[in-house]
Amino acid sequence: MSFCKITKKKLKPFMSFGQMPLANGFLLKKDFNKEFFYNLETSFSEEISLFQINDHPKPKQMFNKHYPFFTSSSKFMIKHFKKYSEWVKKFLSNNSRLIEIGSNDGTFLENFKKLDIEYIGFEPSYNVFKIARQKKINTINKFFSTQHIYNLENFKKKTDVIVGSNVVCHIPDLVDFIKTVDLLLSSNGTLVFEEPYLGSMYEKVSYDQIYDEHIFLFSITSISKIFRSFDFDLVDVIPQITHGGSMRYILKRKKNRNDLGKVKRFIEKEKKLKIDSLEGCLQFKKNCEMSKNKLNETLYKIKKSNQKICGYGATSKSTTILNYCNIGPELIDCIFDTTKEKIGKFSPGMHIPIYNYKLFRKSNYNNVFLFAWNHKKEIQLKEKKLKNINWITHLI
Ligand code: DWN
Repeated sequence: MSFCKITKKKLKPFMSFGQMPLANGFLLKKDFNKEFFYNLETSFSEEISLFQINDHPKPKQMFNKHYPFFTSSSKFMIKHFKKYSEWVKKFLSNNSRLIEIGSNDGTFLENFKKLDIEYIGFEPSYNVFKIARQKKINTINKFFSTQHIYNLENFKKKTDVIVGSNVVCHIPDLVDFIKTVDLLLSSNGTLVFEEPYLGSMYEKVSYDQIYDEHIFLFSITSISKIFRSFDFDLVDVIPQITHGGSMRYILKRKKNRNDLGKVKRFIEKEKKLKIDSLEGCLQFKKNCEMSKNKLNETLYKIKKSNQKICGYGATSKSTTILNYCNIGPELIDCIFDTTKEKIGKFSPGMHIPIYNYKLFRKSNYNNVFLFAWNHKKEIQLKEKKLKNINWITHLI
């Protein structure tokens, strides 16, 4: 039995992905026997339509001083954040204040450096924070919470925009998160965040979006219900293609109520598609099992014909696929990646070696599991000289 992280009411898990290591816990051979595991189970609160994981490691354990994900690892994402920053500027004027939550290596905030505004980023992982500081981007090495804003007098009730990307779903104490927003946001301020979208996960059966860092998979219905009870209105939503299907949520304090017609239409659509109810979860569970069987069949068939398979993109998401489907080095020889913090290490749990992506071109793999399927265009363009590649994914 577990409890909803918002309503605190009892929830019954509807699915287990089994024992899981840290999604970003890439490790050396000497550390295999100390590896941490937890039970990755999912529940759904029908009251607030919230898809959530139950047990998970503590945030400090995940966002540690060796955190190996950097937003700037994708050229496409750098462009996305530039465009996103242009869009955010419509909420700003001279001397405005802006806060980014989970600002990572400063890829988004970099676009505001030269403007006449006061801005600050919150980034809890020390090694990632250091990169942003080297780029002279104002960043605090702390989690965004009520505890860590005591010296931000200039921003309290005066912040025009609070923005986040792929971060709100990482915050287990959402109630504290909303309180922190309330303490900082001006009366007409805007809260904007983009997160992987539950509807896209259902559609693609991209269950690899579920891992320790992703405590919640949000829908429009859930965001609307959660924030409404804290006097915020979801005033707009804008679908995004990033990370395999995301949603941008735009919220305001209740008294600034706008025309909510568009949001209402999206909520109706979610109802029709059963994204707002347990029924959708149960169908998703069946689809995950189907995807797991199909994937194992595909990989074993290739191996039986004496062909080799490698992986491309040692994503956090790959940890769920590999451990849930029990795929190890007997099936996938290695995973190629650009991240120096991952290269030379092994994948969490299943211990597949991670190699420098430059070696991929020199290797002769025809069967490539594209774990970074959300960067398909960018990767296939980069590797376009290689012909006849059978790109494999677990997606249905
Ligand atoms: O929410 C999160 C998202 C935004 O980023 C975090 N919880 C952690 C992380 O998730 P991820 O690791 O699944 O993100 P990506 O962006 O799908 O990871 C891409 C991986 O692929 C990185 O390890 C870098 C690698 N890569 C590569 O080897 N060649 C990426 C690109 C674009 C490439 O060309």
